Amino acid sequence: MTKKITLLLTLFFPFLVLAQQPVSIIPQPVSLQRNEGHFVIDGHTSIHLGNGKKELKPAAEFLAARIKEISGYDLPVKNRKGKAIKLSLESINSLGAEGYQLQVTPSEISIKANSKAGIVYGIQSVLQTLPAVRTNAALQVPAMTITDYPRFTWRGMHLDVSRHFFSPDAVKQYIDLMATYKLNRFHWHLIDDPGWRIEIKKYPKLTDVAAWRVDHTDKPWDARPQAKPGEEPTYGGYYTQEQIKDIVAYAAQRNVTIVPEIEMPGHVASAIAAYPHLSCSGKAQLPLTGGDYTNMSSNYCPGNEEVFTFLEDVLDEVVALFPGQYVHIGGDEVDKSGWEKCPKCQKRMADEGLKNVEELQSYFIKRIENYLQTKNRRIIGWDEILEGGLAPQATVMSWRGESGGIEAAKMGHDVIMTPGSPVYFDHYQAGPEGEPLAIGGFNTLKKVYDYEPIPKELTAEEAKHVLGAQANVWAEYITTASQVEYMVLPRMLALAEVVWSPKESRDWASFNQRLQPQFKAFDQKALNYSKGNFTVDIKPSSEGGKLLVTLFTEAMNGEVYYTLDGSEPTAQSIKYEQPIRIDSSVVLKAVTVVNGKVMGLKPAEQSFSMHQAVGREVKYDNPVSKHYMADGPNSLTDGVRGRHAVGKYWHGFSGRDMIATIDLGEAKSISNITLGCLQHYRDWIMMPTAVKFEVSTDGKNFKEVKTVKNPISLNAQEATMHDFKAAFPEQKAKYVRVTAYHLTSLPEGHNGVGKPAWLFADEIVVR
Ligand code: TNX
Repeated sequence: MTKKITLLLTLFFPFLVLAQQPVSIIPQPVSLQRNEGHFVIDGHTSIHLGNGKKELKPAAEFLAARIKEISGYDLPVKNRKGKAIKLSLESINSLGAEGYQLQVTPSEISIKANSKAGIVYGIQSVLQTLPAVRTNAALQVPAMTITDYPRFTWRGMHLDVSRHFFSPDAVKQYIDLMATYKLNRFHWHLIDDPGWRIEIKKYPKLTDVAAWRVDHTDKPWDARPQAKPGEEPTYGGYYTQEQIKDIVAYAAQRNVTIVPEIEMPGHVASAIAAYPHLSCSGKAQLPLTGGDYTNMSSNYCPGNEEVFTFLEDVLDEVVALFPGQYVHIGGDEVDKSGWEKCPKCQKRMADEGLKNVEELQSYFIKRIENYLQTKNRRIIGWDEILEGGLAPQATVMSWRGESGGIEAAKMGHDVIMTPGSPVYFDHYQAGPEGEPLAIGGFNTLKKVYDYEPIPKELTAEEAKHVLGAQANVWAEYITTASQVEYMVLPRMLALAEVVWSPKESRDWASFNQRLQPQFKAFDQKALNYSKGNFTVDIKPSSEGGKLLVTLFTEAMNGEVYYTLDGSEPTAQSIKYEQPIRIDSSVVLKAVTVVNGKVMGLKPAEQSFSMHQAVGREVKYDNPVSKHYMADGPNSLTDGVRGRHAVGKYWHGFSGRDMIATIDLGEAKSISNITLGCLQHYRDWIMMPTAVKFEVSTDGKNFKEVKTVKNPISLNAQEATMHDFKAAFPEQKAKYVRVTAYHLTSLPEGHNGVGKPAWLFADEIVVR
């Protein structure tokens, strides 16, 4: 149709435009062209199989079952006359292993691909254009032409079923959701301290004992639940091998490969509760609880040959169940101090010439890698497996940020990016007011959507080792399948687009639009999902003595309204148009407004306290940790005071003194300097032992005005904030220097005893 005619038709027959509504598919296909008309699936439609009949049968069955579910039509899989959905294996180079071509015309739907996987993805794209639940309406598939293939081969979702157990049906539903959005690796975290979840025939106690605990939550960082005397361990569950086979087949039909995680050598209090001889102490354990494992052995003993026999037996059964190439062997967060005291471990180290316990862990992992290689399997481990020497063929999952992944890729190892920020889906996605209690963090939908799995630090060659990305769903705070849904919906869809769609086609507004029909589908299927993050992001930035504040809402069609007098903002308050200049002490409150309605439960709020150093540049002798940058390099002079939470607000210094020098821009009369600090015992963050305050007129010669000792007890375990203050006779100074001496050795009774503490500061107030 010529442009002119289209325009005329559009003017006079607007319903034609409606009929041509854009097609909403997530993840966005590489290329999609909407054509005129529809293909209607009805009782006369059949499924034709072209090349690869046998291989495509499960795909055809999958399609037929879905159509039956939503319409009642039983589409026959045979080449009868009439309207058809044609599936055919071809050899089309440009599509790669998982791509597909989809052509929908009013008379036919044709899906071509190099593999069954591509055919299944073509089917998923078709299904996304149809109703999600049973309907009597006509099943209209819009006429269109799609060519599509993924950007990354690893498009993963993880689920922790140890901290809380989720039923086989819940797991299947999770896999089904993944498959809908073309995610293809299900990382099944089957083992952790609070429960062993896979039946191993040779070791029945793993499921008789290790799968059950006394009924407690599992919040190791908030609570220390202990079993009451005599309490029976009855909470938990496990998957039988039959159930696992069924789930593996279910996943395979949807092109999802399951990667079982058989955690080792730490996080295995469960295994040791069942078989105490596998630990260094060999002592019987308490019944399993949720939460605290500090008084139990939760590591295998690498000095004990029986441990390797046990693990090889376990792995034999594991590889028989899971046909995928990879087995994840964990490797994270091992407290190796017990190995230092264990004679068997010490002997192993001497025999093998291992210099330290990191090398002992590396020995452990390499041995397991060797064993799995004899079974034609490859290992994946969390980034800690880099410490003490990486196993030769290992793939690394980078979770503590991206640095482990970068390091491994530079060494020529494959990596999968799963950085805590932004792809830990156990973290908050909104609020936190009004949200279900979560472990912490703040990974909003937009943060996930904006994630780029290839770090800038890698060359094009090194970047080839980045297989893709994955979101992790740890279940300490997630107790039900419905809560799992809530944590992954809709963030899983954002991840899907990150790992599938071309980087250039990522478009936040378009994604939000395409999300709306998905939300409708979630509603129809009664899935529990997050309706959005309406919390306004308040970002101060200071430069050249000026403090500016940027406000941002990620809500679709959201506008921001704010007040500066502490009152509750409404849709009649000041509308945010551009960064706000702050030059006095104020309380800023801001809300997201969509279609004239204030969204969210509570306004975002930030107080700013003005003083003489606000907006001034701070120089540090020892660098601030890149993990704790608060709002950026000048956070100590941004007028923002910290709160009890560790994540935001605070500048962190790891095992070093903080030596901060502020240039006030010109000589000013001052008589007060304050440094705000945080103690957070459990996170190894302690008050400085003392703080020295100095002033100078030339930036070279400094004069001490006061040194203040720390008054806070080293054993204060509650999060505590304290201001170290110096008041002195008024004097002129252009420079202020504050030295906070870090605690060099954590106190007796602390689990990091003897090691240096972190030091956290929020502001240097100069008056
Ligand atoms: C760290 S991520 C862990 C898990 C916890 C998670 C909580 C990783 C490899 N280890 O054991 O569940 O943090 O977010």
